[in-house]
Amino acid sequence: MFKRLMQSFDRMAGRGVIDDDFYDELEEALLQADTNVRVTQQILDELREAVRREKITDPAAMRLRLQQAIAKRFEQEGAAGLEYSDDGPSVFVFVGVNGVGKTTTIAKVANFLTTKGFSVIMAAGDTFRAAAIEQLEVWADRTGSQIVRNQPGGDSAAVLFDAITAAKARNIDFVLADTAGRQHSKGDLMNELQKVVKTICAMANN
Ligand SMILES: Nc1nc2c(ncn2[C@@H]2O[C@H](COP(=O)(O)OP(=O)(O)O)[C@@H](O)[C@H]2O)c(=O)[nH]1
Ligand SMILES: [Mg+2]
Repeated sequence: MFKRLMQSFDRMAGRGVIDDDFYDELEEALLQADTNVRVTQQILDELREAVRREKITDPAAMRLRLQQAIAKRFEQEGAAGLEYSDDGPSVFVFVGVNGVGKTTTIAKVANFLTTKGFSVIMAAGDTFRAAAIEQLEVWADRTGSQIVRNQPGGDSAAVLFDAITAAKARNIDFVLADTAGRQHSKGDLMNELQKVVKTICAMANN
């Protein structure tokens, strides 16, 4: 995302002037890079302010400003890393729309944890997409993680239940749960997710 945005910026900066067209194009480029509308406006306001204050006239000098404005938004206030439990498994559920990288991120997190000596069970909670379970199996294998799976088309909450039960029985440190991609506007799919979370919460108290 970032690379394409900066490429667009460089193309625009090539014109050599900061004018209304420049800001319009930058706005478009930010929105195309999936920046949300409010954040896009904040970034543009920050840049306009910097340009006024520092009398920047060369678009190339704005490049660093843009990078800083974006980087600032990735800094979380008081980010303390992930919270995890010292007794019993910590459960992380990976949620998002289709193709955002849930399964790949599970592989990366699993790799990070297993190389540090933690034990991991992956829960194949994406029972919807064809080959999702097989994809996760490959990553479990490569990262030295265990996997709990069910039949395709099965119940995600049931997979989570089995995975947490297994993690408790085997003294596993982390459960990384895959889920099927979903839009937040799909009520039935969001309800399914709620059931998954309820299952986890119920098991945390037992
Ligand atoms: N460039 C890039 N591609 C990624 C990244 N994470 C995932 N992908 C790719 O995006 C596609 C979808 O990823 P996947 O993990 O299956 O998404 P999921 O549907 O959310 O589980 C795959 O082709 C991945 O290789 C990333 O960090 N960078
Ligand atoms: Mg996936």
